[in-house]
Amino acid sequence: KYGRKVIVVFVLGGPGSGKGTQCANIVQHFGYTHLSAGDLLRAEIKSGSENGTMIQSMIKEGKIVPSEITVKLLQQAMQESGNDKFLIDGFPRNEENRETFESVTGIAPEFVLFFDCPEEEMEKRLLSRKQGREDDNMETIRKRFKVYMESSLPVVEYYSSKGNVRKIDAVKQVDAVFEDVKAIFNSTIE
Ligand code: UP5
Ligand code: MG
Repeated sequence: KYGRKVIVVFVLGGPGSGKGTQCANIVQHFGYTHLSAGDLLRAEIKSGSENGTMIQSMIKEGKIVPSEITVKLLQQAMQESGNDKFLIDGFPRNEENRETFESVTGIAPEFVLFFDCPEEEMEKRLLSRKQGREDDNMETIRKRFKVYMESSLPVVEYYSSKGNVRKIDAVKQVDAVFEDVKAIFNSTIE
């Protein structure tokens, strides 16, 4: 599918664990292109696409959008970027996501960067974010946590069983977390 060797790092962790925040730092230091699956889906809603209404109601319910849609958006963004190094943030969120991505793109991740954070800390961060996200309310947050535990953590466990997960203690302050993230990128790649 791709002419050159493409490097993909999956950035996983619960809602509010700091994936987006740390990806922005990684982009600055290591030249990756940051693709947040959630951001791509929210852009799709805004664009008024035919799937927009369905995506919007799924996000409101904390549900996982069908892989077909998300993988297509990720592939498009990868092609448009012109880069060959990607942080894929917040995806894959279930086994179906993982299998679809691997079979459609033929890409296996270099490693999984996993932000480990207690639920009470994630809840506090989400409730104080105030960026107008429709899923940052207590009712939806509970649903997001449940889906995360039931469907997304098994994906982390799958990669963990292959020795492919780099786990980060994400409860620390932003700068301290980034120090740990940097150490991983410096030691794992090139
Ligand atoms: N913050 C960050 N780091 C901090 C730190 N170390 N100490 C203190 N505060 C910290 O951070 C969240 C907040 O915490 C911010 O205010 C930040 O300043 C602060 P952020 O970096 O935004 O965390 P992140 O992990 O990115 O949280 P996010 O809410 O984006 O995670 P989600 O995984 O819930 O959201 P996402 O956008 O990935 O998905 C949203 C929904 O889209 C899903 O629920 C699902 O419905 C749908 N979706 C799919 O269906 N499929 C997909 O593949 C992806 C998404
Ligand atoms: Mg995010």
